[in-house]
Amino acid sequence: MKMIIRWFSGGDDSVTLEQIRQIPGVSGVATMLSDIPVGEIWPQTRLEALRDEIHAAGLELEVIESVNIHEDIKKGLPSRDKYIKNYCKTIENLSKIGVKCLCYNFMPVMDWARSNLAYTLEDGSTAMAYDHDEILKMNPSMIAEKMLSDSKGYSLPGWEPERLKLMSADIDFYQNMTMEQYWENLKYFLDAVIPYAEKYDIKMAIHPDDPPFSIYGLPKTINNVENIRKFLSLNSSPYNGLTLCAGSLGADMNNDVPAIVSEFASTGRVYFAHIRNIKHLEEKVFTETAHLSTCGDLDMFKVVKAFHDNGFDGYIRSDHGRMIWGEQARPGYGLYDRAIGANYLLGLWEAIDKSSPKK
Ligand code: DNO
Repeated sequence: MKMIIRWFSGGDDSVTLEQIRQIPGVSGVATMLSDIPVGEIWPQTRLEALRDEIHAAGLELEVIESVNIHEDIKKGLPSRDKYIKNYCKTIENLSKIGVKCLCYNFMPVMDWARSNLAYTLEDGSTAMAYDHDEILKMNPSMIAEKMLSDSKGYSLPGWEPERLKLMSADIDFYQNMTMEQYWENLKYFLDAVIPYAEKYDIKMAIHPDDPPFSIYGLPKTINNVENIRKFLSLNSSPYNGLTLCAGSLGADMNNDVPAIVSEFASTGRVYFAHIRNIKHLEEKVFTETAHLSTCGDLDMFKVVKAFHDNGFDGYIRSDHGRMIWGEQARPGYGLYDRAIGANYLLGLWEAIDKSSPKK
């Protein structure tokens, strides 16, 4: 297991590589080139410069989060082949800089969504929060405007301005698509890309839908145990695997997160773990919290033990943190709470490992 931290390259992060280097037990970062328009090839020279910058800081770059998928692929349009070809070329380029794991998602139109990026918790810290009714009260462009205006000037991953312009039209488009068709589009993508992932030895790790239930009638695929089983069976290559995000799946109160972790970690097809806690106020209404079990609904001991006891040997990152101690940073991605979270998770891992060593 390797503990890593998400870091935004190109001067787009308040957190420095030097700071990340000083978090005990953290070996590397997950990052991306966020200025390359979705669908285009990530240039080799840019990737080499990125790798050199990260290595110079004493950190590894083995995980990319994310190479986003062009909407035409999700829509199944004829132009998808061009974008899939570019995706495969990006995989080849990533392999040349030593990347081992590629986190991506197949969520239509928008990546993750929250109704509030700075909800005040009891202790005075702020965290991201979700209220389904609030979301439904806003139209898509209002959500986009709110997300961007609340993000303190930082870009939000998955909320790229060029994507947002098309949001309403894209939502309309999906109203006429069946779930079966959406799954077929996902399979088409996998069948085209996974052979390249195999050839270039990069594990593809899909991220769950966040939230794991539908907004505006949009299709959801990676949101519960049955659908994750279905996803893995679409293409049985070991290069077709998962980013298992405890907070995203935990947002559906019917999901038993430790059981989901156990089932899929034991298949050896979980390559990346995002671990954070959330607290439900009611169904489909939750706040993100500190990582500690006592702060939220998820029992982190059980979650980490499920990874450990099922032979998980991939990358873990502490996921979204709260804003604490006056930090000004991209919502969810400050330094302090993620550093605390990473060390809490490392502590759990060490305790579990030393008390029940793998045979
Ligand atoms: C949000 C992140 C997501 C994630 C993508 C993966 O904070 O968890 O944006 O990186 O869904 O493609």
